[in-house]
Amino acid sequence: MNQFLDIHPEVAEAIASGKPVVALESTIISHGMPWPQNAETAKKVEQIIRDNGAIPATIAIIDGRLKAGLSNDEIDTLAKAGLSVTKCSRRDLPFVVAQKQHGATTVAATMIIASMAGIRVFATGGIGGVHRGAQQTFDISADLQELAKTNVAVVCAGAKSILDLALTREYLETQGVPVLGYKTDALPAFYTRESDQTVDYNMASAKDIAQFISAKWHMQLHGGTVIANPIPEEFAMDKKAIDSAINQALAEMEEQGVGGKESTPFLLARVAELTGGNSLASNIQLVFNNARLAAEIATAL
Ligand code: PSU
Ligand code: MN
Repeated sequence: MNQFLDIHPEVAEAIASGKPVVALESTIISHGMPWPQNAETAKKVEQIIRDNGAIPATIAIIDGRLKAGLSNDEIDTLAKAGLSVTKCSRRDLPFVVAQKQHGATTVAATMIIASMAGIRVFATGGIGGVHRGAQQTFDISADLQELAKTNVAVVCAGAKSILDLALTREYLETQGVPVLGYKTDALPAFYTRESDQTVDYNMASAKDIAQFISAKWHMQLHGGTVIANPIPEEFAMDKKAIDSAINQALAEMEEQGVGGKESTPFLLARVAELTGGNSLASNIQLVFNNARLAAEIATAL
């Protein structure tokens, strides 16, 4: 076991006895949603995973310790501290650990810690990707490189169209990362069930997805799998309203010169503000929906 890692006893027991476990990220808590909805959502997601027969393991860094499984108090700490918690992707982990700080893990860092702990399925809202204008800025989320090499399957609602979805698809294809659609041919775009992009394979059930992942790993084809699960119809948002909020947020980002690791949190927060409470409600519901599917896949695996 890694000397920097603490696995919550309940999670350790589940892993040792072969019970299904689902990892959850923490950037969505500190940077993705406002207090107190972030803490409420994080705890409810854990409950949904339990209700669907798996054990939740929310992943973060607390006082420099990598954690697979948080207490409710630890969730509240990250949720209240919000943007003041360091957003940790792969390159940030050594600093936060060495300095004994708290850290909120992105998809990439969550995959790394899940993999250290022996957890193979992870549920989140949206993954990072290739940003619009990346031809000039080179802004490509480290999530995509992690998906290329770390053996964790990620259930998400696709990616937000703050990103260039076509370039994100191309990048994943180059890196050999399969993109599976759960009962869909279209790549979902987070708030909407469809985008102008397709998935690689339309999968009819959690069992089919588990067989796919199992075949991949047994052939030692390292890396993750993206499982794109469309937002439930009743919570999907109007594409025009979302597109206009995203375009405005992108223009403001350029005006204000926001870049680097601040880009994604800036865009997420602005889109949420511009679309009002509706987008937060949709965001929460799609995470619940992904937690249910992830628990089913973990159980089938
Ligand atoms: N997209 C969302 N919600 C999020 C994120 C992305 O719709 O909360 C977060 C995730 O933690 C993701 C990270 O891993 O942003 C990507 O950040 P960056 O683009 O800086 O790699
Ligand atoms: Mn970036």
